[in-house]
Amino acid sequence: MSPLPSLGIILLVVCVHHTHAWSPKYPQREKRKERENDFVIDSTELQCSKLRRELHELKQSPCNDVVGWIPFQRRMDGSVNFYRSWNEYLAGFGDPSGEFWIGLDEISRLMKLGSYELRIDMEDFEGNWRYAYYRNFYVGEYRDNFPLTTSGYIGDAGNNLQLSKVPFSTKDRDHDSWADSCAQRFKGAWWYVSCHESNLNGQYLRGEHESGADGVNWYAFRGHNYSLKFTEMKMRLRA
Ligand SMILES: [Ca+2]
Repeated sequence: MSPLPSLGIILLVVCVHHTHAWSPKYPQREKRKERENDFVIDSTELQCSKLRRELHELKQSPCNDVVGWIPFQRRMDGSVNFYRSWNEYLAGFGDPSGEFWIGLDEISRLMKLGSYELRIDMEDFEGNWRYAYYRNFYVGEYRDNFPLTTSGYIGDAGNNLQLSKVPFSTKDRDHDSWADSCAQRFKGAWWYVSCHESNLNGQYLRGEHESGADGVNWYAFRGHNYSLKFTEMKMRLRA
C-alpha cells in the first residue's frame, strides 16, 4: 500500500484538529475586542486631557485623526459669537481649528453614513476636565428640525443631554415645548425642551455669572451660573 493515503488522512486529521483548536478562540477574541473598546473610552479621556493641556495654546484638536472622532462644536476662548440665526446654525460658522459649529446640514449628512456615538469634553476655568459619552447619537432630518436622540450615557460630567426626538431651536426658530422661546431667554441655540440642563452654544461668560442659565452651561458639572472655558462635541461612527 502506498503511504500517500495515510499521509492524506494524517493531514485531514491535523486540519480538523487545527480547526477545532482555533474556532473556539473567535468568541474570546470578540470579547477581548469589546473590552478594548470599553478601555478606549477611558484611555482616550486621559490621552485627550493630557494632550489638550500640551496643545491647547496651539488651537489644535489632538483627538480627531487618532481615534476617528469628528468634532462638530468647540468653545475655547469666546472669539466667535454663537448667538446666531437658524440659517447660520444650518450652514455652520467659525473656524474648525478654534471655535466653531460645523452646521446642522453637515451633521445631518454625516448621519446618513451610519450609526454614531457622541462624546463631549469640557473644562472649567480651574482646570477641571469632565466628559459625557453617549453610545447612541442620532440627529434627524431638516423637515423635523434636526431632532436629537441620545442614550447610553457614560461619563463624569453628568447626564445632561439625554433626549428623545427633541428638535433644534434658534433665536429665530422656536421649536421648544416652552410657551416662550428658550433660545431667546437663554441666549443660545440648542435642543431645548423647556428649557435645558446644558447650553453649550450659550454666551461665553467666562466662569461664574449672575444671569441664570444663559452661559456655556453643563448643569451637573458647574451648574446654571457657571460658563465653561472649553467644550468640544464630537461624533464617531460606531464599531
Ligand atoms: Ca416655545
